[in-house]
Amino acid sequence: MAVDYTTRDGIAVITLNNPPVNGLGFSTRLGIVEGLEKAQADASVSAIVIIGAGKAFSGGADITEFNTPKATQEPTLHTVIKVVEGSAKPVVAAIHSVAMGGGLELALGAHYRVASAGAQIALPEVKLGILPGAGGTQRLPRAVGLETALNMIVSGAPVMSEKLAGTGLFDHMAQGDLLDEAVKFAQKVGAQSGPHPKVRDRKIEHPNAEGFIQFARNGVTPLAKNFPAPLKCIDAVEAGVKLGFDKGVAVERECFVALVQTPESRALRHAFFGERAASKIPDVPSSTPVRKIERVGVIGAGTMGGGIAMNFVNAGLPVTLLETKQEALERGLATIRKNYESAVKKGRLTAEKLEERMALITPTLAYEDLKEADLIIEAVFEELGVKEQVFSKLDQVAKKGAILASNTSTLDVNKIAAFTKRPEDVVGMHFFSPANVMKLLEVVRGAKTSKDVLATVMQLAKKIKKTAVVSGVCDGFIGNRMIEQYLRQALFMLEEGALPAQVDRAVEKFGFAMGPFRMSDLAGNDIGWAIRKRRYQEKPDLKYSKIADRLCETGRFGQKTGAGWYDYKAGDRTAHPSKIVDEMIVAYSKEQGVTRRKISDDEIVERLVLALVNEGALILEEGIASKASDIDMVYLTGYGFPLYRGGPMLYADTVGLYNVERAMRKYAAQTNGEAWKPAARVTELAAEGRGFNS
Ligand code: T1G
Repeated sequence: MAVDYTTRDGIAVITLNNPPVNGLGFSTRLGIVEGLEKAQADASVSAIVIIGAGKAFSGGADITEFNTPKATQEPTLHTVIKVVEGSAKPVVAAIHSVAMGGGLELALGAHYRVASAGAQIALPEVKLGILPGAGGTQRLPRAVGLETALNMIVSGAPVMSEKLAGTGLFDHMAQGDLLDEAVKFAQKVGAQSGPHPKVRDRKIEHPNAEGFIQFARNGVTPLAKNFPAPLKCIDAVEAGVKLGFDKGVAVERECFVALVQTPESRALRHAFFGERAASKIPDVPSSTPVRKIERVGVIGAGTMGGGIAMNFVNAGLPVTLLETKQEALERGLATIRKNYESAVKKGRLTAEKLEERMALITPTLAYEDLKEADLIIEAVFEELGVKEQVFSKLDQVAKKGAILASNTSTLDVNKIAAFTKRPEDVVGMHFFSPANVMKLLEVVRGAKTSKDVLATVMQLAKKIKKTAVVSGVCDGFIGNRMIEQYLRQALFMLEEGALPAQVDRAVEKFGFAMGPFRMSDLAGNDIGWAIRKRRYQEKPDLKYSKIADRLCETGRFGQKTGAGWYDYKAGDRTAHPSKIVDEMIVAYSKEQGVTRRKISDDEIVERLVLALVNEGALILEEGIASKASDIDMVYLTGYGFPLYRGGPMLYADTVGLYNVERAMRKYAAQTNGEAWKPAARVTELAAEGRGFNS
């Protein structure tokens, strides 16, 4: 049963017991109402305590029930709260660890609240593209005041319970055992005659509520671009201030129903689930034992190696940082220190914390010093020969059971594993630059990578606050393999009639953080050039526009050479459209005998995004990614895909795969159409009227 009922010294104790976080699913909601009815009928009971078992009071509505009939099956959360609030005997909510969303709304329906310190108190619904839907926008302002409540509701950010101790939210802060103190408190109020206080009857005190709400609206509007929920939160709170509790609840309900249908909310919920689903590997049970990781080795103190090392140091793990030359080692350490110093300057780190972290790094030139490491990650030059030297050396030096990881972004992890006698301990850990900032970590599973190595790395990824996605072995894994087709279309469109600034503007308007040409100038056009040269060897019949090669032949590698697709002024990253490049592109089309045509922004966006979708479908077919939401998480956390669209695969579902396939067929009939053969998975799903994520 999702709820336990006991009585203790004349107090009924209703314990929420729906692991992992006491989500308020149907059986939990039913159990609460039944418990309350039992308590009312028991003359020996004078008051009721509601408390959560395990790691939370309650994490809110049971998100696993979202979009299922159970989510709205009576008793709904509204009904539960009404029964709580309407109880003749006082109800005391006893809060520890987490009281979020519907969990906090339930507590607000109680007559009293007792809390331990260290509990996360939040109404995070806005992060799911909705808003508190069970009276939270009306009761929280009456409990903690308008300003604190509005900040909590619009940001969705948790506040620690002790920070709210002085407000009207808590009637008692437990110093010892929460249940003991809640029962004692309940006995006290149970002995008092009613009626017992209801949060809904309180006034919202504010010297200038209207002015503050307008101020909040002005502040939120620019930040909430593309996200409708934050402003709706303000609307609901404002309704409560202006029209009173009941009308406020009605407006909250209207806003909730409107928001839960929006594509933005679907995208945010998809990202929430996708983040958690990514850590689940279909054939690796969650009970798989993990290896202890207490010491990490990083080989290479360059940009990637230094950034990688910082991730582990930030999580409190000591890192031995190996380089081949002293000056490279010192340069790497200096860069790490500089990164931390800028965090200190921004107030994100204290000076002593900086020193603590630097002290966790042991620089060395000797492989011997890696022999105690539980995990060793190499971030050396991207060349198979160099990897071979590193891994055959590691095979001799690393202790038994050490995990040997490569940060390679393009090389075959199976080949790298074969440089050792322990391929089962070898895995790819592909960080994205800057490695200490970007959330995405592609965990590349070799044919022989063992399950406990995967389970260990996925758990470690959480510890270093990365979104880890498992990829099979293929050229470019998930992200870069898809981006190659995206860039290929971008180049075709230059040849056919577009210019770099138009392509970038169109796709940035769609929501990408950065268009393909600004991105390429930032990363370095020579990187793509090297990949294309390899591609021309491996797949000579794969058509590419050579326009980017022309650009590179002139040395225009991007920001690092002061000129790329765009012109740059010294010391300034602003991309200025380049007359030289535009003329070169027009001349190139002429040379190819292509009559340039006007390409619409819609076509630009469609071809770039559907290029990602089609390659993503092939990646699913080949089992390189196990689920579409993994591909979406790669693009949301590693490639600047707009969060409010949920990732390329969810976006395709929103457009409808029937329409996606029709668009692909349209482009297949155009110039450069051979790139547009729809993946079988697209055709299959479209025919069944399904989506990638359904
Ligand atoms: N319902 C069901 N399961 C949940 C859940 C929830 N609300 N929240 C988390 N889980 C699962 C999660 O999927 C994972 O499962 C496990 O718990 C541990 O989560 C009417 C409509 C609560 C702070 O948005 O912020 O109430 O992977 O890894 O780091 O107004 O989870 O183990 O199988 O994140 O300790 C509002 C979202 C819902 C809270 C715990 N509530 N959750 O963090 O563990 S909408 C939220 C969190 C709502 C009402 C509206 C965090 C956490 P698995 P975890 P954690």
